[in-house]
Amino acid sequence: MFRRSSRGAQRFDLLLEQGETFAPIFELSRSGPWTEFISSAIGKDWICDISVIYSRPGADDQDWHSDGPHLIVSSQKNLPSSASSPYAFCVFLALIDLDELVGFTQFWPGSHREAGLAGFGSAAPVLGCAVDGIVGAGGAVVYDYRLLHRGMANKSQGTQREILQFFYHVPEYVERKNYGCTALF
Ligand SMILES: O=C(O)CCC(=O)C(=O)O
Repeated sequence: MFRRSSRGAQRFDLLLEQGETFAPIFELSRSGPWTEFISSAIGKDWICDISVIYSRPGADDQDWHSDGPHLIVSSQKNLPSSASSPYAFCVFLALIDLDELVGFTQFWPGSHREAGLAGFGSAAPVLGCAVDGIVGAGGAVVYDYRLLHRGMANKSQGTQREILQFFYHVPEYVERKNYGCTALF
């Protein structure tokens, strides 16, 4: 039912499988208010993988990273070559209120346009470019899959931080890195 992978100390990613149990969540992936934007950016044939990212108390600040590489997928081959041609987006939907205590995700807006920024994410807070994705329960953040970001520490005593991740991508893109390979159950 689930595939789980570790995203660092006390931070995990549970991939949901389609079926009755999660039907309302998969329905949300088709009807959520962000879907019009997603379709306009990567086309209507997208595929959506859904997972829950949860960070337990003790999860520390992640390193800055992007979820996916800079590449040109075949459906974009006829488009003018541009580093900003998107092939995938993530929507993080907060399942609890995010704040300084339970943590949040920090983003470097615009960093998806420049492959050369890989490895330089820690410059973002120094340059004043980092944006805190602090939203209340039910709030969502949408970002390009190549955007530099990092999950922040969960400093609470006993609150698990959960976000739903909707990962929309063009059919040609297959995610090989971010999910585990073995089912938990
Ligand atoms: O925990 C978060 O807020 C984000 C996690 C994340 O970006 C990741 O695991 O790639």
